[in-house]
Amino acid sequence: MIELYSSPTSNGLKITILLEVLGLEYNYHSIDLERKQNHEPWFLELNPSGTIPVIKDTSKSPTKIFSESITIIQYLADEYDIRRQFSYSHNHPLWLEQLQWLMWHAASHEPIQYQLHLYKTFLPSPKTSQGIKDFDYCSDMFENKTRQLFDVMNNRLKHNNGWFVGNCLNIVDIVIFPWIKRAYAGGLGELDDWDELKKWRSKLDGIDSFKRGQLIGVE
Ligand SMILES: N[C@@H](CCC(=O)N[C@@H](CS)C(=O)NCC(=O)O)C(=O)O
Repeated sequence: MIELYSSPTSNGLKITILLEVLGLEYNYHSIDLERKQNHEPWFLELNPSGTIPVIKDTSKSPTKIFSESITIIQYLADEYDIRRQFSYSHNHPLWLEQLQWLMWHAASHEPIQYQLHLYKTFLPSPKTSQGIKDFDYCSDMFENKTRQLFDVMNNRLKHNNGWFVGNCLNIVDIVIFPWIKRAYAGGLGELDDWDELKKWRSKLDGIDSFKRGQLIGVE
């Protein structure tokens, strides 16, 4: 059985959406980040970084336990997307392109958009005038950088028939979607400057398995 330790954040939703898209059975273990359950010793044994999502696949011998959303996505695709409906196999001509977009998301996109969310929504306001100046500088910088990343995605969708890789739903769409869905936390939720990204977001939002995946763990 697949045991998923997670929370309905952008990184957590990538996994519940893929599990629902693949129609897999799994047990969901809700991790309360506000109560810092992810820093409790039992959780740190599963993932010393103290971050969700974490997966434990007890159907394998030995049991597989690991973290990092993109690793989990690639694992689930390799093990359970048997007919390769939503992913390309390692010997497919589009595999490298798929890997490139997964890495682009993990290394270039997500860390920058996350910083924007921190500045626009989650960090406390600074108290001094120098603090406010520095804060605004960083907030503007991360907004500009995130806007550039949204341009990249918008262009890709425009020139690739509304998909990131190939011509149908792929694990790349699944990992990027929760971040675009939560773009409101960075003040960019309307997507007014990115028509293709907006169309893509509503297209995916209309898929039943995406709807189910987004509700898992939400109280
Ligand atoms: N690179 C990691 C990032 C995971 C991550 O930052 N998860 C956040 C929730 S979206 C988390 O667990 N935050 C709690 C903490 O850092 O204390 C991944 O893709 O899985």
